[in-house]
Amino acid sequence: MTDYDNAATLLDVLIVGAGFSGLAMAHALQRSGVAHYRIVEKAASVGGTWRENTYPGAACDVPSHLYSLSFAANARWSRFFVGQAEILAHLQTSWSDWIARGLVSFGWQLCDLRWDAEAHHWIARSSSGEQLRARFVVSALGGLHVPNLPDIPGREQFAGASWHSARWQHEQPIAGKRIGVIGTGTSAIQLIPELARLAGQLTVFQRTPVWVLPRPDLRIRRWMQSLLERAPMLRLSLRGALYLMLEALSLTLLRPRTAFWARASARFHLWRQVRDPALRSRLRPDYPLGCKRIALSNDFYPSLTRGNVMLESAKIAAIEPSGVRLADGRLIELDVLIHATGFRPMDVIADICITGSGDRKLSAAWAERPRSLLGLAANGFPNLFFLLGPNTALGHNSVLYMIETQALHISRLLERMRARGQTRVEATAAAEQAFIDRIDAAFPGTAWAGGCTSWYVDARGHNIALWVGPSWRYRLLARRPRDSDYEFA
Ligand code: N01
Repeated sequence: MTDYDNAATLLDVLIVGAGFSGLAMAHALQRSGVAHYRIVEKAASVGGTWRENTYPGAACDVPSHLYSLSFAANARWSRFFVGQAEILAHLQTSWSDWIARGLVSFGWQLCDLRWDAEAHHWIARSSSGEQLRARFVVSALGGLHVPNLPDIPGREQFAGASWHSARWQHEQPIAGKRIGVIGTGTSAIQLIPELARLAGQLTVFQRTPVWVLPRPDLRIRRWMQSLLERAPMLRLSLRGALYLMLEALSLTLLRPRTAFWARASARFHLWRQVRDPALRSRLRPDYPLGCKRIALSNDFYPSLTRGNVMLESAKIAAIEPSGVRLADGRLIELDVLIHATGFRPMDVIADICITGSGDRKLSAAWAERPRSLLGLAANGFPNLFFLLGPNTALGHNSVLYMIETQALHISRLLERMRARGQTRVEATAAAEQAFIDRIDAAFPGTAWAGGCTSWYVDARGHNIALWVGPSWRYRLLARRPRDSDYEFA
């Protein structure tokens, strides 16, 4: 038994979540000499979003050689864009190469976090009542795993089988069934071609069409994998080239008028794959490309042209026991109904009771909009950090780059504090406001502000999720913490 198994022991750092971000944070802490940390994870294994999203067709739409942690490169990706199972297998087989297994507590679900202002540490309580104390806490909860179930009347009354895309019920038979999918976001786009192959009849309920670009996917042959393994510089160059290519996309999202080439490519893709003009016109988005996440797919459009697939774009009026009632009065009878309706990013934090200094609740502090410094730290919540917090998600590149930048920032800040004997750090209100002002000033005129609905923007029109700009600019800003952004004690 190690000393941190003792509930009374004070940890240096408690990391909540063992997905990509929690594991990257642990690696950064180890590199900076912090050994007395612990990761708590609600599930029984690592993997975060890639453990939870197991729907058929789930895959990453960032090229795999870029969508990996810089210190855990994998030369053996089998494709340019690998599927969920391969990403999860990579994470589950490699994480213990850089973190001691004993430092992760599985089945530990955080439900309450309280700042002890006298002692300068946090008290964390799990759903089973177990308690841990830590000088610093890093929330590595991820943003996209609380399902957004649609508020359609009668949803509970459906008599068939029904579930959300991120809670796939693999034991439920779907072959030959009458299946309905609500939503045409990036999860649905990956799922629909798989269901089309299996279903007796598939009905896709589309509220808003999505921009779809071709998916430049290729199998990476074994000899290429061996070459990439033996030539790390080649692998690095490939990673660098992919990064620059996706950064170029950010320029077009920041200035939508320059996105004409991407719009033309998407329109040509639709024209080439869907020959029926009536179907094509229903699939044509009327908002700026990039406003919602752009989907990459070679088989979504062809799947909609199959004989057993129907695209319904009439408004849904209600869900009834036998199927979906449309506003024009028609009833689509179904055996299975899938909600591919996205996530509630803010509920991830709201579900945990976080009480900072002066009994301030994070859910109240963020009720109007989430406020933070660099998406990393919040005024009123000392010694607490967020990975992929507000305004640090990306619409154009790998979020792992943002995660690694944030892990670097936190580990450097803790190193600095250790050297100075400081025990408390808090983002200043002025620094927090400056970050929000920066985001708000850059947002208008971008593709993301193009007037569509998306999880990036809340009901009041605030961009609560995205970093607005090239990701390298975030790195320049965040890689070294500025003393003036924080108050220390
Ligand atoms: O969710 P979404 P998602 N009635 O919110 C519709 C990441 N991701 O799970 O557009 C009818 O994008 C909604 O319609 P509308 C990625 O960051 C990454 O697909 O609001 N329809 C929309 O069509 C992405 O952004 C990968 O009009 C309703 C859909 O449901 C994020 O996950 C792969 C409705 C929701 O789309 C979320 O994607 C997949 C209602 N009441 C996902 N409510 C990678 O490859 C909602 N909809 C890395």
